[in-house]
Formats: sequence, C-alpha cells, structure tokens
Amino acid sequence: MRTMGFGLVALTIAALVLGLVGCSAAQARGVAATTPVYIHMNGANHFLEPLVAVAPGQPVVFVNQDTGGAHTIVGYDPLTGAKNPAINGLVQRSKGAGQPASTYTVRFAKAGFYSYYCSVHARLAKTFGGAVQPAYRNGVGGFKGAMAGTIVVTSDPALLAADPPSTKLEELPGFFGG
Ligand SMILES: [Cu+2]
Repeated sequence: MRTMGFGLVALTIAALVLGLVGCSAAQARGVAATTPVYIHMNGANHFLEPLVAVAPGQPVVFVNQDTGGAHTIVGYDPLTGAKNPAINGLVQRSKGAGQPASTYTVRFAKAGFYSYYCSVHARLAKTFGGAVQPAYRNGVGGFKGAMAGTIVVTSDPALLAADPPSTKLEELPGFFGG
C-alpha cells in the first residue's frame, strides 16, 4: 500500500516535470504564446526591435508611432531577393501621443527566419549571386542604417527567453517623431 502510494506520487512528479519541459519559455514565464510581441517604428525610420523571437502562432504586432509618415513591412528571402507574401504590411503615420497607432499583425505557423524591410526607407541591394541585403535608401531621414529586421519563429526556450523585453501597444512620450 505504501509502495503503491509512493509510486503514484513519483508518477505525478514525473508527469509534472515532463509537462514543464514541454512548455515554451514564454509559458514558463507565465506568458502565453498568444501574447503578442511588439515591434515599433518612430521618426528614426527604424524598427526599434529589429530582432525578435516568437513561438509558432504567436502574434507579432508592428506599431507605427511615427508622426511623420507611413512604413511598410515587406517580407523577402535574403538568398534570392524574392518577396515573401507571408509578410506584407502597411502602417499609416501616427497622430501622436494619446492617439491610436496604426498596426499590422502577422503570425507564422512554421519555424524559421523571416526577414522584412520597409520599402519606403530601405532598399534591397544585390550582393553575391542572387542574394540581397537591406541597404540605406539615400535621401531618407533618420538613422543611416537600413530599416529592416528579422523574426525568428522557434520553439527553442533559450531563443524565446532572449527576446527583448516586450513592450506594449501604447507608447511612451518622446517615442513619437516624424
Ligand atoms: Cu519606413
């Protein structure tokens, strides 16, 4: 009787441990995979979180805080330069603090690397073979880098835990600009 009781407890513990191991890092931190990860844009003409990791199905929300103009989010394959229709967004300019920001939400079912750029503030420059790299677009204000980023879709808890601290939809004063 005692032995059986112990066996039951051991089984329960094993099931709990296995259950925990099966959780994503987001779940382990108490954040569901349905909790969005945010990528913001402002007058610097940059994606402020250019590299994020999300679980399959987890929403990625692009938020435009730029009072100066619209931005696009265009997916592409760095090896071929082909467009990736899985990412194709347009976010209008913001009217400023306290006003709703324009957003674009995207989700990915499959693990992988998803590259994107803003076709208004960056261009795809040819490198070797058919490969391309986002490059600065001359005459564009803001930082002198290419407005581009990558979303890593993964179930790897270490990558998910390395995500930048998630921000929120409404933004802090001073983040607006155009
Ligand atoms: Cu842009």
